[in-house]
Parts: sequence; structure tokens; C-alpha cells
Amino acid sequence: MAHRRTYGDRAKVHKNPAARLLLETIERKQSNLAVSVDVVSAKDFLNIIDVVGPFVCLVKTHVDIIEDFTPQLITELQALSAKHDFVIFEDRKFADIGNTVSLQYSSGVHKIASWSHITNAHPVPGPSIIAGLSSVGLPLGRGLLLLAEMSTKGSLATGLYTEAAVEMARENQDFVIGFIAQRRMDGVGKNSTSEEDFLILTPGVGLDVKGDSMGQQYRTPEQVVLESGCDVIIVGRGIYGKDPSLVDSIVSQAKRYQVAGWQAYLERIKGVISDLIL
Ligand code: 5BU
Repeated sequence: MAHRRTYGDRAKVHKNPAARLLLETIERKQSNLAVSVDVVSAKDFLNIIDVVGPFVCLVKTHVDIIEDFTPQLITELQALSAKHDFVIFEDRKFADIGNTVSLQYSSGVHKIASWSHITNAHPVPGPSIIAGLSSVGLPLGRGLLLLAEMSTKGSLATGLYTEAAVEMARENQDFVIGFIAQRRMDGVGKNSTSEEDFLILTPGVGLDVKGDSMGQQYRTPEQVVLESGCDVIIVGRGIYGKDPSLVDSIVSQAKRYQVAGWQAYLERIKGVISDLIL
């Protein structure tokens, strides 16, 4: 069971370079916190990332919401990634046929594959979506997450759909490094093995509120990492709130979530160590 091992131990044996990079970064920075930077101005986007950078293992982007997007923004994002040592995850949620997603991933205005270490896809089209994306991403050392579950109220990604997503991932472990999900997927589906190591990145994390007015649902880092065994907490508005210029508040929230996520992980590992002693 991967979540019973340390991030560092998992990094040593993972076969995908993007997964290794993420696991190593988590261990090095003692942070399983990802910040989702969902703002529409390039200036706010870069400011927030520069402020939260020291506290996160990963920055999650939606570059298609940025109103003044230029290729220069990507150069600056990459410079911040090098400065603060974080992984980049474009939350693109691809969902089309293999040929189309390969073009969406490689080309267009955003050229996601050229700069995003990790991206994600809905399993709804079936395995061909992985074939399309891996034809572009695998040679570049990228990794893919499948959306096995969602954090929203009434999500249809449950039960047999989730199981089918996990089985699709098992067939493509060179490129599919894990899931966006609310819990570990070990034991889900028929072909589960003890050697598999899927990273679980989990959005819908908040310490102060239970949700928003549009169906988002929040759980705490403790629920997500300790109780559900997830690997990375993804926090957006809980950290930067409504005002991206409030630097002190962003720093203190980022630290608060970093500590909460890491404490929950230490508790998880401690449980394992005491199991071993008993
Ligand atoms: P929030 O501000 O912490 O609610 O932002 C959550 C982010 O995670 C946001 O970018 C969503 O697009 C993303 N997300 C999510 O909230 N729930 C999901 O199930 C998936 C992505 Br998949």
C-alpha cells in the first residue's frame, strides 16, 4: 500500500519522471500542499505564485482563464517554478477523442505539454484519450492524472465509472501517474496489486468553510490525508481568498495549510510505524 510508505521512498522507485519529481519535491520541501491559482489577470497570477511558492510542492493552473495570456507568462511561470522548486500542473481536464486531445495538448495558444509537468483528463472517452495524450506527453517525461472522482455535489464520477477509470490507469502506468480523487484507489476494481503506486491529488480542501454556492464541497487536510489516504491537498480560494494583494494573509494561510497537510501525513506514517512495532 503506497500511502503507508514515505513520499521519499516512493520517489526512489516510481517509473514516471513527473511522478518522481513531485514525490521528491514533496519530501524536500516537507509540503504536500498544492495551490490552485484561479485568477484572471497575469499579474495577480504571478504575484500569488511568487508569494505561495516557498510553501507548496505544486502549482495548479487554469491558463485558459487568464485574460491577458501571452507566451511570456509561461516563461515567467517556469522561472518561478525554478526559483521556488515546485511542479506545474495544468488542470486542463481533457475529454475528447485521442486525435483532438493530442492537438489540444501540444498546440494552440497554450502548448500545455511543453511546460506543464502534469495534466489531467476525464476517462469518459475510454482508453483512446490516454493513447492521444501519451503520444505527446510520454516522450517529454510528462505525467497524466485521470479524474476518478470529483469534489462537487452530485458528481457522476462514482461507482463503476470510478472503477473503470482505475482499470484504465492500471493498463497505462507508464504515463498515468494517479488520480484526482477524494480517497485512495487501492483495492478498487479487479486488477488491483500491492505494487501499484498511484498518486492521489485532492481538490475540495478547506479549513474554514464547507463549500461554496456552486456545489463545491470542502474537507479538511486531516480528513483528506489521514482518513482518506490522499497524497496532495489542492487549495485555491482558502489561501488567496478574494483579494490577491493581501500578501500577509496569503502567506499565513499557505503556511497554515502546509502545516495541516504535513501533520496529517506524519500522523499517517506514525500509524504505520507503530503498526510495525506492535
Ligand atoms: P477552490 O478555490 O479550493 O474551491 O478551488 C479548487 C480548484 O480545484 C479549482 O481550480 C477547480 O477547478 C479544481 N477542482 C475541484 O475543485 N474539484 C474537482 O473535483 C476537480 C478540480 Br477534478
